[in-house]
Amino acid sequence: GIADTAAHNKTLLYNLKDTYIKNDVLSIEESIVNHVEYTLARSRNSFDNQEAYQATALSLRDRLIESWNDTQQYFKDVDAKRVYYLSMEFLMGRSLLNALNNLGVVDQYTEALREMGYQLEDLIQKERDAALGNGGLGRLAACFLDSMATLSLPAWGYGIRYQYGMFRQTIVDGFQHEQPDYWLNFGNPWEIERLNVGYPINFYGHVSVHEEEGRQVFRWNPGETVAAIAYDNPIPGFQTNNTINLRLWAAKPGQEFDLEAFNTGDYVQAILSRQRAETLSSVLYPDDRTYQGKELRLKQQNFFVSATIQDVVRRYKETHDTFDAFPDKVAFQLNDTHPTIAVPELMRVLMDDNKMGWTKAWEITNKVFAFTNHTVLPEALEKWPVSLLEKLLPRHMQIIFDINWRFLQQLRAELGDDWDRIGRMSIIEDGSGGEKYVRMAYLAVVASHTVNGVAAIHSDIIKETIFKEFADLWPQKFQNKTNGVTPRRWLAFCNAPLRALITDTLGSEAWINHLDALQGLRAHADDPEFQQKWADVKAIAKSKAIAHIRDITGVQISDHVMLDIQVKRIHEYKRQLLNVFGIIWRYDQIKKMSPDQRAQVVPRVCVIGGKAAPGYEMAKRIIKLISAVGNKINSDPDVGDLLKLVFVPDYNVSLAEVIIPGCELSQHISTAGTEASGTSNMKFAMNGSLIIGTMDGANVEIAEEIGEDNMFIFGVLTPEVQRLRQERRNFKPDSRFEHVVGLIRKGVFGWADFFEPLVDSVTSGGDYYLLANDFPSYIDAQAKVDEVYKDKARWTRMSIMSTAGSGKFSSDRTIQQYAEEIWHVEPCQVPAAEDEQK
Ligand code: B1H
Ligand code: IMP
Repeated sequence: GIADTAAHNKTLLYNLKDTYIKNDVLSIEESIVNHVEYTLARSRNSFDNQEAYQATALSLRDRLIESWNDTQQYFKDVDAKRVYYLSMEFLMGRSLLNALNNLGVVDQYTEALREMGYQLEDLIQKERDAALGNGGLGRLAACFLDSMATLSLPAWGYGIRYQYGMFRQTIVDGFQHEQPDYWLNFGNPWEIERLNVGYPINFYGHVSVHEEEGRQVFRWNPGETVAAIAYDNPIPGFQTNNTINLRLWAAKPGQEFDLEAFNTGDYVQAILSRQRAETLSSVLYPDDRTYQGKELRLKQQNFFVSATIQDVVRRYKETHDTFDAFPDKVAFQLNDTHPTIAVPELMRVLMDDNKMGWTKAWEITNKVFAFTNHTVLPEALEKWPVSLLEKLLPRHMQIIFDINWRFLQQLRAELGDDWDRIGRMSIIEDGSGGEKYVRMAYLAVVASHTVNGVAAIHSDIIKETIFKEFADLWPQKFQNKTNGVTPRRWLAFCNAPLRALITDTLGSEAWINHLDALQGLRAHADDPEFQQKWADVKAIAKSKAIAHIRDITGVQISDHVMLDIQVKRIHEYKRQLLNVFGIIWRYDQIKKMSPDQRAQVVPRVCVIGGKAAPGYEMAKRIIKLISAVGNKINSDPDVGDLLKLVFVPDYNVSLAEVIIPGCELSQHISTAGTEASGTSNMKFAMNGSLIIGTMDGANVEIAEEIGEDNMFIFGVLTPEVQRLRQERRNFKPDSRFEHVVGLIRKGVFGWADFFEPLVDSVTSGGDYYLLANDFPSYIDAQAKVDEVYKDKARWTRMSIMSTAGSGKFSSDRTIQQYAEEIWHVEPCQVPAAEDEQK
């Protein structure tokens, strides 16, 4: 019957993969050569590594598109509830190795390329990082996509296709310089341009009201319209046929609606002003955790959010006549407050465009949004001036006022006339200077059914601090979802020798999708033979990392010293300065030692890397200090191999993939209560690096999993921080701390005047991040590190235990919890061809 025919057609569809594109070595060669000739228009007999990379990527893209089409078709057929992950940032890094691995064609491609005279490793280096994010928050979004695809969830990511990603950092005379990252220079073989998928995005103008069938109807007459065009980026899962989508929006001039401008005579000027629309999506804001309040940023937020809401509503309406089932088919996750304008936008679409009443629209809105908070630092919390919102998005501002009004009514009903409290909880802040602000985090909390922090300690802190009164009112709204990272990119693909050893030891590769299985390594932690294998595998990764660091910095580093790394955005709360102070202390100690004493020193190289926000003075001074101290130490003949300090420029995802596997000791030393989670700590632990760290963010849970005695934990605890800050004025720092400060002030590393604000910030009653308080315990923890390192068996055991205990930190676990406890979505796996034939 009809059903049989439909089923048969589907079988054909899902089977296209096998009929169309074959994955044997010969077919792959043919596909690469075809792209060289017909896409790149180069001769098949001569193409360089860059062209070989492009053709290889394009041939993989063909394969991704097949799987992508099957997946989207299947989601549509079963009308699955979908989750949409809304984020201003997706820090994807490179795609080639990831796509090869996830499609399961590494060996065939390696062989095909070899036969044609190319090395896969060389081609991998030709790809530019897609650096559409600042750091942890953007990389988390990328890891989440990988896990959502791998778990076969019906999920999509939505964001912005910035033409300029995170700036490239160069260091000149120890100072950071920012170079533009025009990453699309050589084209982007991974994306699919969808010129037919576009939406108008409105700004400015005014709102008019009229009566229609007895109800008030609001109409927004925009003053500016730009178009959003879709670029799709296939995200393949690992060991599933599913390939999900990351849809990024690019701004183009709007429809030819504004003919007026053309009729005034200045044709060329009219074209040029239209063209300015494209600047909307041109650049990623590189300010990590300081809210700047720039109009263009708000425009970017509304741009991608409005396009997304229109796209999702359009998709929903294709299969539904009413909005009744909307909450059963759609879940939105807000990655921090950056996409929160989605709340009034959805309300506007439901009420103004679809004639829905407030109550029903609000009920739907509340059922579809969930919100993740990533920071408690006050300077990062978004607060848009009401005047700016009124100008740029007048209808949205009205809706926000209405949301707030109804919310405050509800508060009054529940709390009585506690006006102080009601004022504190208001979405609108009545600033003392007469300016009013919209507190985006409060709007997100009020509109969402669920709010989560990103590590257990952080989720507790937000309930006690920034959202305390909301948590008291709606305790059931608040959840924790401890972050994770994808074990594919961050272990299996970037550390092949360790992957092989783990697989060999555990008996199969099942651990890659079920990372808890790493616990099985514990049984081998004391076995000297296994320890030897482990140490050998770590040594391979370490010499690769050191060779790379040598290449990019020119500093001569021995392969036989401890590799100590701190890589993350430069920020006072992350306390790179504490690391440097520790290094200066160590240097000074070595200088004072006799030759006999020096023979006892554990040699180490300290690597620091990370970008400072371009306007963040203090962070830029920290970079200069690292370079100055490095110069002094690295050229001191008294020190030699005993200590080196190098700053690695332009830390990014690809560099991380080289250095993390080789790391022996990694530093995660933020002041307790300031780092919401941290995610590199998880990557280091997975790769068998030991951690020196504070009881902050996810470190707390890492300690729970791998055991405190397998880490080097130091520093004050979160509940003490508040009091210690108040007592700073009477605090007498340890003499060792004073000594280090003195050396910098004296000009031992030069630039004494330039470093003065840095040193001042941690002395004389300042020291907001409590460096002086934690310095002694940090030095003690470092001494312990040296002691343990001398005992190779003990160190190796701790390294094994680190990897063994890191299973919890797979983003698969995180996403599983989001799916079950927040989104209520289920796996929706495209049937394999074989299944269909049964
Ligand atoms: C994190 C940010 C962030 N928290 C504002 N907040 C930005 C805030 O461009 N902006 O305006 C960009 C980024 N990023 C980080 O998120 C936390 O500090 C980490 O601790 C956490 O691991 C990461 C992922 O949850
Ligand atoms: P959307 O959900 O309509 O935006 O679809 C996203 C993409 O999935 C489209 O661009 C199509 O390529 C694909 N897709 C969705 N539904 C179908 C279908 O019924 N047949 C084929 N492709 C589909």
